[in-house]
Amino acid sequence: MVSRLVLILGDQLSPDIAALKQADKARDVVVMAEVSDEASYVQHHPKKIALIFAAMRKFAARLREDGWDLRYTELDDTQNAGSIVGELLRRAEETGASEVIATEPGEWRLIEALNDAPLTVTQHEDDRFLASHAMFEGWAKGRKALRMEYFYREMRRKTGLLMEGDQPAGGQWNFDHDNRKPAPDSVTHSGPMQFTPDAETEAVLDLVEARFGNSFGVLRPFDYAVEPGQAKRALSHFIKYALPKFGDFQDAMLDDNRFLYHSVISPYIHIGLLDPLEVCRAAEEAWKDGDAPINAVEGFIRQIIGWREYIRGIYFHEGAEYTRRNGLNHQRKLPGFFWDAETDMRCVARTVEQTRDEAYAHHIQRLMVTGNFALLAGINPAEVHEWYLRVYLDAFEWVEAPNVIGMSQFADGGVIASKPYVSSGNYINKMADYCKSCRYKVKDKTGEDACPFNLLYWHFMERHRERFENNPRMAQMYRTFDRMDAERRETVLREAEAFLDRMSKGERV
Ligand code: DLZ
Ligand code: SF4
Repeated sequence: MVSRLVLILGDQLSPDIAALKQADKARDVVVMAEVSDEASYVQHHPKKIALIFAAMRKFAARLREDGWDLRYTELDDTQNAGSIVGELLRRAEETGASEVIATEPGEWRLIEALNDAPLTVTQHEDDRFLASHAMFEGWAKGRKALRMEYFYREMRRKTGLLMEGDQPAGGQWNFDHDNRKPAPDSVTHSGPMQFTPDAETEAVLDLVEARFGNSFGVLRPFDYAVEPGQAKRALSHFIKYALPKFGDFQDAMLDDNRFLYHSVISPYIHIGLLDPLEVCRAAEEAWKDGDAPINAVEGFIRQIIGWREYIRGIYFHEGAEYTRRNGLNHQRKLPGFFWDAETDMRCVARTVEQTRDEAYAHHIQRLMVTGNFALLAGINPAEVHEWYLRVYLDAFEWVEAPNVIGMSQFADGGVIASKPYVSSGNYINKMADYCKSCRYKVKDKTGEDACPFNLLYWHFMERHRERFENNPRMAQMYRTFDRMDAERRETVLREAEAFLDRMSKGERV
């Protein structure tokens, strides 16, 4: 019988991935390839490329041990065709196969490339997600608004996680109001578990350094997990040492502590090193054993079975043009300090520096510092989207685009968020200690030293008055602005405008 090709992509490294379940070990050939197209359709952070290539090589070794006929192409192989479809064609010729079994990729670009390939490609749904396309569509059908909270309750019922019969454990679905404590003075957790690269991972690091060393981001030290055993240890470490306090401080930010109580396991879940349901069950166990409080465990589980699944549902529901939306018509260019951290805004500089070094920043740094700034300053959402897709270890389009285009930049016209996530410096000052060492003064609303977030907040509101004035959740802010005396209002807007001009000219701000 003629063999078929079984495609495994760099974020499909799960032993029970759909394509493998459909395949026949006795006759089919597994294809994996490090290709320049995937590594350069955006200029990813070198740590992200290293994670994916190192994990791909480990996964390939495991499949070979399991007896699969596997054809693996390294980036430097002279025969490398440079793209996923190119590699499939090459392997098809080599083996005589004309059929490909694939798992649906997490990006429209690749789904379409596979559809257009001159081969018979069957894309099987990625069932590592708990909500199938059919389930999400069934849930979305006929609803006026697609809000995460209601979707999440369905997922709790479906999985039985934190359920007591048909009631939520602890009497509430959501304990978020307990999860907004400001930054603690000291953090008792030393951060996520780190791993020393072995010889194979070192070889990948050398390759990435040679090929992508000039991209934004620091490659070494590289201490992320690259295979499931390590990722499981990182998860256990988080559950034991950080989960108990994760809830309380999940929105807090500290100038000298990059990870606080965050798990930093999203990249591992997304590429297939950890199974989302197993992760949630482990956290639930900690609560049952009395080792972690309900607000922490519920908040953590909600991120995985709620937010993660919901965001993916939105990506596929909304379609391929989602990433091009620009509902607020923002056109300003992304300022240079998103790359070189050369800004006097301490919160932004620290977030960009940590992004450069770790390919990681936590959700509030992404949402309320860099995301908030980009939205207030009116940066083109397509550029913001590309930045996030490039710089974070866990950024794959299905998860990154709805978070950035929808949640953070409000460019999808309100599909995900009911109002834009904007704030003045006050919120950052409450949740972080950056302001203490900032050249700007967070308490100053106007003048030389005024925090730019304070100026831009009103500039944003005024720019979009027509759109948001009648939004019940924003009307109060318009009343506050309108109560200021006219001269003050004019000063705020003029200074905001001057700030934006200086920024766009490339002057240091
Ligand atoms: C992100 C990425 C990178 C950097 N490189 C590869 C690669 O060389 N080969 C591969 O199969 N996959 C890679 N990936 C992951 C894909 O881009 C990913 O599958 C899509 O973005 C869909 O999520
Ligand atoms: Fe950021 Fe403003 Fe605080 Fe400076 S004063 S750290 S710019 S919020």
